[in-house]
Amino acid sequence: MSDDPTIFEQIVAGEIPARIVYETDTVAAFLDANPLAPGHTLVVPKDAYERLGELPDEIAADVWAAVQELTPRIESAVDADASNVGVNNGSAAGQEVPHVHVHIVPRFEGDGGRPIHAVAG
Ligand code: IU
Repeated sequence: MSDDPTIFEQIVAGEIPARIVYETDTVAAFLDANPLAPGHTLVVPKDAYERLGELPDEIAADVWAAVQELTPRIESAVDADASNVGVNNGSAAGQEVPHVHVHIVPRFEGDGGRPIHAVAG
């Protein structure tokens, strides 16, 4: 693995602009630059781990706690009816940025989007 900082480390460090919406010592969340829906948010560990299986247990717990806390707040902020929450874990699954990130994608009744179980269908 390269020692170069990932783009998400650079965002967390404030070196690349992003709309940060949540931050703790170990986790940050920011609005996706190319949102699939209003409020599309990415939750990341501040340190770079490429895949879910590399996350230390305590960091995984921190990331998930942030996802649980943020999901209803984001839904409320954009008046969504639901949300898809997911991880593209590895390039064959569509992971483009090699730094674990959980997508929170707000969903709206009748928006025509597909559920996660249909993404590869
Ligand atoms: P993926 O799961 O690795 O495919 O998702 C990467 C996401 O990161 C994708 O939704 C991009 O729009 C998003 N993103 C971003 O928000 N800011 C950036 O500078 C880059 C990608 I590069």
